[in-house]
Amino acid sequence: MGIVNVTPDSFSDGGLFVDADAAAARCDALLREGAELLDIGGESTRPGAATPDVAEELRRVLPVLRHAVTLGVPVSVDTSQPEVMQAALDLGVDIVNDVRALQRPGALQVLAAHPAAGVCIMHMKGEPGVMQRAPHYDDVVLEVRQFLAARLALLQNAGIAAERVVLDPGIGFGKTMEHNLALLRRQAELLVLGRALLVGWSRKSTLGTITGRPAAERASASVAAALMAVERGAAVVRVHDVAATVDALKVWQACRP
Ligand code: HH2
Repeated sequence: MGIVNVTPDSFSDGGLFVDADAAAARCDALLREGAELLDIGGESTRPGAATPDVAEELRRVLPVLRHAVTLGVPVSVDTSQPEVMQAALDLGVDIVNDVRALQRPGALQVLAAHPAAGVCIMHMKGEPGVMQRAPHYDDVVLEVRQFLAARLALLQNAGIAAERVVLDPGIGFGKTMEHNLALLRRQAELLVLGRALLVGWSRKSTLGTITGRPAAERASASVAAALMAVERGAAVVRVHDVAATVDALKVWQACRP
């Protein structure tokens, strides 16, 4: 899954693709690099980020989504706003990727009314503004699993079939480095929920802490984490550095029995 951030303030590529033409060109480039789906978002969720209002988020993403749905790959919209979900699905977008797991009022209803759409629900502790202030868990993997299981059940009760749902542990969302690493080390414990896993390690700060590198120089570390996640059963990896990730996955695939 190639990332297209149509934002002025994303943590690793903020401002690069805020212009609709630049973002559309980014979509094309990621496909040439081998992306099999595109994730387009208009809100940065980096720690401390401000939330744009709905009109601004729509202004950012709609022109890019309009282009992306013509490209012949599944397109996902990275949003928590029901109005943005609705507008995107009406344009023909295939998937809603919500870091807030459809918890905003009205979000469940939008997905229930679009039975062909897929949805990714992610675990986050707190909100981006405060989530990295000393997050605490007794057992992070257990708590993430319990949250995702509860949301999955709630979605089903709201009329969203489990087959439509992908789960995401939310790397870096209200989690320390140790929490993130535990979620990778013990990723198998999330697979027992019986749903596909999507993970986003790309350029995240844990990789910066390990390597000492700034966000723009974390491609190799991101590829390593993506590869480990796939080896441990992740179905989708959300990445900025598509070409390098695709190469790594090709080598992994060639080595499989
Ligand atoms: N991470 C980010 C944004 N959306 N969605 C899912 N499902 N999983 C993730 O791990 C995830 C996500 C944050 O990364 P990025 O889009 O690069 O930065 P920003 O939120 O600053 O735009």
